[in-house]
Amino acid sequence: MKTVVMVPTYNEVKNIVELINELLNYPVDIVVVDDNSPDGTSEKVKELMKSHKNIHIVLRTKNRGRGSAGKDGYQYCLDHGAEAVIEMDADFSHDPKYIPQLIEGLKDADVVLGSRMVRGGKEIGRSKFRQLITSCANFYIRLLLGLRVRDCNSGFRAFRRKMLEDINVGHLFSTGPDIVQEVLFKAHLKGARIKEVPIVFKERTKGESKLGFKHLWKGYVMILKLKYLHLKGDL
Ligand SMILES: Nc1nc2c(ncn2[C@@H]2O[C@H](COP(=O)(O)OP(=O)(O)O)[C@@H](O)[C@H]2O)c(=O)[nH]1
Ligand SMILES: [Mg+2]
Repeated sequence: MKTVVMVPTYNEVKNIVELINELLNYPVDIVVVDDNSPDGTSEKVKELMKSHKNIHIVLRTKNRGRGSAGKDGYQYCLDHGAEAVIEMDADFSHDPKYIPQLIEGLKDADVVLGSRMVRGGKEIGRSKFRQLITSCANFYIRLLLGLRVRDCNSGFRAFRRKMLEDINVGHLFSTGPDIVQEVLFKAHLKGARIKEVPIVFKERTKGESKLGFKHLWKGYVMILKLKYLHLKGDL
């Protein structure tokens, strides 16, 4: 099964080389979706591409945002024959060692989430406050969108190709990190079999988070929008 790991990046020069070197231990292709990071992330990727045919880059110079980068990344994976797509962050919060379990999970699921909220999963290195925010967001999302998933905010996940085709990635509209929930909800509406496998999520130690309160607030509004569009019959 051709598997492509898609990694959105913005200013991840301190992580990207080490991450790619770890990903090279797995039978996957790698596509980095970089928004022309001023720190030179893409140059590092291009250097590695010279010696590895399975490393690719989508270099975006016009748009910026975690959501639109994800959308372009999914599209790249589909256009290049991926049968499975894994999405993960570049900052080692998502440990590549879980990749085999995500792929294995796809045998009897359409979406496999790396989950902090199931037995054996947890989050380390994040403040109690940030953990509380994650839990509240989860509660709100599950309640409003009727998802039975425990970790609705996980950006470490695997999809069968058919699932990404079914949700029509070309129509994704989130520009920011709320793409995580948009995709999950759309997959749920398409009847996806969603499975969660435990992961230990570690807060980054290198580089800086790009996501702040503005994104959190927008995320809450996005959930309302998704609910509204669904009630209206547009989703
Ligand atoms: N291409 C792209 N990637 C982004 C953008 N913002 C964040 N990312 C990437 O998305 C992943 C998660 O972002 P991060 O800042 O770690 O968010 P946090 O884990 O919620 O604090 C990382 O790999 C980032 O480099 C963006 O605007 N464009
Ligand atoms: Mg992070």
